[in-house]
Order: sequence, then structure tokens, then C-alpha cells
Amino acid sequence: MTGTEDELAAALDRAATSGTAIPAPSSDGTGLPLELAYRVQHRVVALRLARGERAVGVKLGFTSEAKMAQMGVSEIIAGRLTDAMWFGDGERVELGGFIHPRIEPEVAFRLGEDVDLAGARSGAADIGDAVDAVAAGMEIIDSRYSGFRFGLSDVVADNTSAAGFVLGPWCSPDTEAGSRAVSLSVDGTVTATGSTAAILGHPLNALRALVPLAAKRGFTLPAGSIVLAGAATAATPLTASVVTARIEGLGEVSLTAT
Ligand code: OOG
Repeated sequence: MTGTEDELAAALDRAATSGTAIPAPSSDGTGLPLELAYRVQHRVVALRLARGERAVGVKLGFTSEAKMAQMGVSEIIAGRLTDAMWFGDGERVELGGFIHPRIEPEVAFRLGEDVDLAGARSGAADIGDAVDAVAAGMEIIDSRYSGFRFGLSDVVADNTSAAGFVLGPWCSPDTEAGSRAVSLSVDGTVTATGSTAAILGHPLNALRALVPLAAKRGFTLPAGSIVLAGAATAATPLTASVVTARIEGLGEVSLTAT
């Protein structure tokens, strides 16, 4: 990578706010250490928070084989969600501000209590016990990199392509989220199907995998945090259409892209 952490964070922020892609930092062949990539991500998120956005949760990436295969990446990553990314169920989403958005179905958890990452790291508590609600959701990803092409550290620096999300009605935390059929449809045509079992065997395993990652990379998980467990299917390009995700037992969620 050429340039400093601050320069890369500023370039990623400009790319997001202007809807103009930039080359991935690793494309110059120099590489970007993962540690540094998470520091860039923190700066990118800090720029959003400085504009008045509020941190509302965390998203996981590459928790399924389908996603790893689609993007050629094989390690779990995490990024931050803010209130500005949050669309209401059924809401209209303007595509104009995005670069090349894609959409994917997600299982969402809500944490009812602060997660003590130091304690959790030593295996003292199961983060699953902190979940107070679960829902079907969708995530809009929009890589700030040209051609949606990147290496692992590049996408971490780019806040893991996080660009938007929508949540369906919350269900009881006792609702079984494992081995549930998942589908995504665009104007009524199914574009992706899968099972929540593809998410590390069970979406709760993704939530558990977040704990050491969050502790290591300086994330916090306060009460009220939303956690997107990562897509069970490959992502679908988001074009002007009505998109609906259905997760058996959790219900459905939609948005209208225009
Ligand atoms: C990175 C984000 C991956 C997921 O659910 O696996 C992700 C990307 O594919 O651009 O959000």
C-alpha cells in the first residue's frame, strides 16, 4: 500500500460518499497487513461517526463457503454498522448513491446485554445467552474498490463492504435459527437459496466466532447491538426491483430499490 492509514481511510470515505470506486490498496503489489487494515477500518468508521452517525452493531463476513468461494477469500472478517446504513422493512432504497451494490440474506441477532469481551475471551460466558431477539435481514454490500475485487485486508479496511441493511420483525430469542431454508427473490424470482446451516454450521457459531475477533480487533458489543451473522448464499446484484429475503421460521423482509 502506498500512503498512510489516514490517507487510505480518507480515500475510502470519499469513494463511499461520492459513489466512485478506487483501486484496492493491495493492487499495487505491496500488500496490507491485516492489523493495519483493521486500524484503517476504525478510522473509516470514525469519519462516519464524526458526521453524526451512530454505531448500531457489527456484521460478519465470509462465514459461509458460498461467500468465500464467490469472493476468493477464506477468513472470517467483521465490520461496523451505523444507523445511516439502516433501512426500514419495505423501505425504498435509492441506488444512486451506491457504486455497484449487491444484496444478500442474513440472520440478525440483537444483544440484550453488554458482552464482556475480556470475560468471554476466557470462555466464561456464551454470547448466545446475551441474544434477546433474532430476525431475518438483508445486507447491502458495496465494495468501494473497482470491479468489486479485493484481497482480505483490502475488504477489512473498506469496513467489509458494509453499505446498508434491513431487518424484518424481531422474533423471540428462542426461535431456532439453525438449519433453516433461506431464499432471496428479486421481483418474485428466486435468485439465491441456501440454508442457515451454511453459516459455520449454525448462525450462533458465527456469533461465537465474533467474540475473539472483536476482542482482538478492538470492537465493543454493547447492549442493543445488532449482529449480522454473514450471508448463507452468494450475493445478488441490487438493481431497481423489490427484493425479499425469506428465512424459514424467522419470516421475511423486503426493500424496494429504485
Ligand atoms: C465482503 C462482505 C462479505 C458476507 O456476508 O459474507 C459479507 C464482500 O463480499 O464484499 O458481508
